[in-house]
Amino acid sequence: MKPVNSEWFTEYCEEGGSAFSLQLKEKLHDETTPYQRIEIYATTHFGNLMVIDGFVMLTARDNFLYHEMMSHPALFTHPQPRRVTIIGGGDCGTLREVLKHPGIGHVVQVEIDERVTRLSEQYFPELCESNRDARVRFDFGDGIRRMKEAGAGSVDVIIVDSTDPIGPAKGLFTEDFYRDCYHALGSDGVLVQQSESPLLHYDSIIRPMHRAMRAAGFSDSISLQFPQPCYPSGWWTATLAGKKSVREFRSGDAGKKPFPTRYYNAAIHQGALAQPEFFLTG
Ligand code: AG3
Repeated sequence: MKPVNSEWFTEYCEEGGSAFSLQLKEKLHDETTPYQRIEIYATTHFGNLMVIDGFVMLTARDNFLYHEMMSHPALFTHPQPRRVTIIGGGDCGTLREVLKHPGIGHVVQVEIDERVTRLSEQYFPELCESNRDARVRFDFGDGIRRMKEAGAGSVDVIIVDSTDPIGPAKGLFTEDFYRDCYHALGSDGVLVQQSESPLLHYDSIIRPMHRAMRAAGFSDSISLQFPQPCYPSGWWTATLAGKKSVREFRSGDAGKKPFPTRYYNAAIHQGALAQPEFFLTG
């Protein structure tokens, strides 16, 4: 396709009065599916970029931060995770991290838009390198409905790797959805959800999310923070909810994890559990 030299992609963040831009080499793909518009660009410094409905989903350069923090803390919090469900996550970056854990027996990925996965296979092959793992089942469907139908205690860890709480993802940020997740989880069950920026969305999303998770029955919840340069404000969170405490984790196992990561390790996990003062005082 035609090069777009010296052109930039910009995501505007209305609630932050801010924007994030990446310099582009060329547009690789632009498609409107029944669910959303998906654009793929080659950038000058961040590798390939996926954008959905104008919002940055991931770049090749910095997605490891998000994907590692969406997976390993939850998996090292559960005492023995074997059955994992990913809601969303169509680019398969979270899936790749989950499959690094040798104890995992079965992962179901419920992504509403199959095109996200197909385009990721094409433009982010490194994220899809484990897609043929025999432990994976791809279910291109509605995660909200799947959780409503899930058997009691049938899952150990649920990972909600969604877009912002708008459009079809809105229902993933509700007490009803968390109640269905609670029912689907076993007695040591852990839920983790991407939960936006502590700077921009603490009052509007993070705090209400904790309230909804507790109201749905979870006895504990905590937001872990990490840097994510390509998302609004550059500072992001993953919120864990557990039937038991999510403040302790298998730090010994994390310390001798049998697989490579680029960001996550036991000390990063411990550090991410430290709470900024405004999380504590509300
Ligand atoms: N996660 C997207 C998180 C939300 C990004 N928000 C934004 N850019 N305004 C899904 C992609 C990673 N698997």
